[in-house]
Amino acid sequence: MMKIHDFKGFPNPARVRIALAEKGLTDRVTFVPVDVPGGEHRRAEFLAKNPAGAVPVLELEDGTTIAECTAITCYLDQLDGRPELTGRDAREQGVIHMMQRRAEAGLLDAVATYFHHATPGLGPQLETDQNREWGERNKERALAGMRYLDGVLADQPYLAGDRFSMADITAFAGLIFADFARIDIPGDLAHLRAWRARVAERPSIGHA
Ligand SMILES: N[C@@H](CCC(=O)N[C@@H](CS)C(=O)NCC(=O)O)C(=O)O
Repeated sequence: MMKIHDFKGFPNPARVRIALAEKGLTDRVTFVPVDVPGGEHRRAEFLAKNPAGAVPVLELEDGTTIAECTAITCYLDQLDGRPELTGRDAREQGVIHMMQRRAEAGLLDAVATYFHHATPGLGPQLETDQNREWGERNKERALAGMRYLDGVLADQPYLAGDRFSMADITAFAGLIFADFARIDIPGDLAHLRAWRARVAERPSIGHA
C-alpha cells in the first residue's frame, strides 16, 4: 500500500487529499500522521524522506519517496492512464503546469510566507527565522495573486481552461490557507469568489 505522510487540515496536504479523491484513490493509500506542530518533520527520520522538512510526502511500496504536491499529483494522475488533472496531451500539460505554478507562487506560497513571517505561524518553537517585513510584503503578493486569478476566471470556468485541473486544486488550497491566515478575498473579485463556490461543491473537497 502507498503511504502519504501528512498532517490533515493543512493546506499542502489538502492538495494531495483532493487529488486522491478526484482520482478515486483515497482507499489505496495509508495516511501516516506527521506531528508537524510538534516538530516531527524537522527530525532526521523525516528529513530522510523530504530534506525540505515539509508535508506531504508520498511513499511508494518500493520505498521511493516523492515530495512536492505537483510531483505527487503528477504521479497519482498517471496511475489510471487518464491524467485529467495534469494534462492529457502536451498542450494541456503546458497550460496546467503554468497556471498551477502561478497559483502556487503567486497565491499559496505567498500566503504561507505571510503566515510564517508576519503572524505567530506555527508558534515560537518552529518559527525561529521570522522576517515580518517580508511577511507583510507577501500579503500584498497574495492579494495581487488573487486579482490575477480573478482576471483569468473572467474568461474561462477553470484556471487552465474549460476543465478542472491541478491548477484549481492549488488555488483552492491557497484560499483555504488565506482563510486560516485571515487574508480576505477582496470584495470586488467576483469571478474568484464564484469559482471558489463552484469548486467547493466538488465531492473531493470534502476530503481536504
Ligand atoms: N512546496 C511544498 C510545500 C509543502 C509545505 O510547505 N507544507 C507545509 C504544510 S502546509 C509544511 O510542512 N510546513 C512545515 C513548516 O513550515 O515547518 C509542496 O508542494 O508540497
